[in-house]
Amino acid sequence: ERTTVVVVGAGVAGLTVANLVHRNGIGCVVLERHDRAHVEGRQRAGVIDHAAEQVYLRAGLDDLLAGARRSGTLEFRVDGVPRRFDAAAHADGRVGRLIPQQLLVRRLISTFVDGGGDLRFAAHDVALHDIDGDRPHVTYRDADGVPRRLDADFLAGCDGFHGVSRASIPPDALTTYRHADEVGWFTVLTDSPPPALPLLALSPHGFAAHFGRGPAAGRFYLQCRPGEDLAAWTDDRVWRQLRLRLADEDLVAGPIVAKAVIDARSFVVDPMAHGRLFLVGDAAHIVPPLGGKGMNLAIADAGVLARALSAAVHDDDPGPLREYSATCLRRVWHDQEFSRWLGEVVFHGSDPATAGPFRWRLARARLDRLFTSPAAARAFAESTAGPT
Ligand code: RFL
Repeated sequence: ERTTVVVVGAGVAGLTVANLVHRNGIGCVVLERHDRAHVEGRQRAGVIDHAAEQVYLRAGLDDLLAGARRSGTLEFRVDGVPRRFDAAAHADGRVGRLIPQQLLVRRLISTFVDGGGDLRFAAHDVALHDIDGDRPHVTYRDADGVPRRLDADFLAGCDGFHGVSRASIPPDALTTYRHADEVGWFTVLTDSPPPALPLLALSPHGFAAHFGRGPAAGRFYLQCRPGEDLAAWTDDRVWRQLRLRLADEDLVAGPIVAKAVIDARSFVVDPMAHGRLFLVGDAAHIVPPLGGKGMNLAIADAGVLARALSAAVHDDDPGPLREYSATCLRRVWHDQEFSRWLGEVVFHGSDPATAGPFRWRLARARLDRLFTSPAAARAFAESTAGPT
């Protein structure tokens, strides 16, 4: 079997590439390891930034974001005192929109499939071959266990951090950058009312954040020790700690539907391509979640790749594909810096015991500058919106 582009992985990255190239009249097959219900049920991110929104609007995919509210203000609660940051005012109205990742994924899948796209779930043992040559191919076992082979001109590796795509590149062809956080992250997903505004709370009891995930659900983050044992966090302890850290006695509790200690690593590979394989999204980079950039970088990469594939296929111009990695990495490093900056502000500014009194004061000064310097406010708001 033969197609133009094989996309490995049906997360936000792979589904965005697939929708964009399919609408552009380029043949494409998506291979996803899990079944549809699993992929559609994964709850992770909740905000798409302005730059990501533009990727969909430019492609005429407005319906993907139907009903998604704009999100232009966020609250930093410092020792119980609210400070509202008006991102919209500092970024010429360029703000993001609230949409749970699994809702976006669901809509990307139905848009692609209803439009005649070829998406194969439960594709096992995906392996990439001849990525260095002109005729790469992919082998896998289909949902019935039958071995299959797909020949292609280009491969899009959109299979996340643990996928096979990056692992198919000879290690000496990649430079890998890693950085580990000195604090741990604990996150819970709840069926409880979302906050009025996305909320980041600095508190002497440790950092906590609360973000909405649709009309009746929320995601909380709590700072914890690295390698924290989940067993120690009963539901009761979670709600007590949240009330304390958010300085909100009246915080409405609800069922906790998921709890996880997350590995807040920073990770980048350079280049994000090898031969005819192009890495997209988490397959190429991981940013700490607090900056809200993981999903948005995946969409940004996908937009760059789709444009470059169109130039290669329709205009016989390989230039944009050659530039793919450099174009994406510029934004990736910007967002690494932004995510780390924000992480340091909220963690160090919460926890003098871990950060030490000097870094604690620095973090508080950094945050204060957002409210005293219009230039600093603009720089922050531009990062939250994403590049124009
Ligand atoms: P995904 O979403 O992991 O999708 C990869 C897909 O590839 C499939 N796959 C394979 N398919 C075939 N063969 C194989 N060998 C395969 N191996 C894997 C997988 O089943 C899956 O369907 O990566 P993608 O598309 O690059 O998207 C990246 C985003 O999902 C990720 O960056 C964000 O979710 C990160 N993230 C957040 N990002 C934000 O922008 N804002 C947030 O608020 C936010 N919160 C979060 C997050 C990530 C979290 N996790 C994963 C720790 C909160 C959490 C809890």
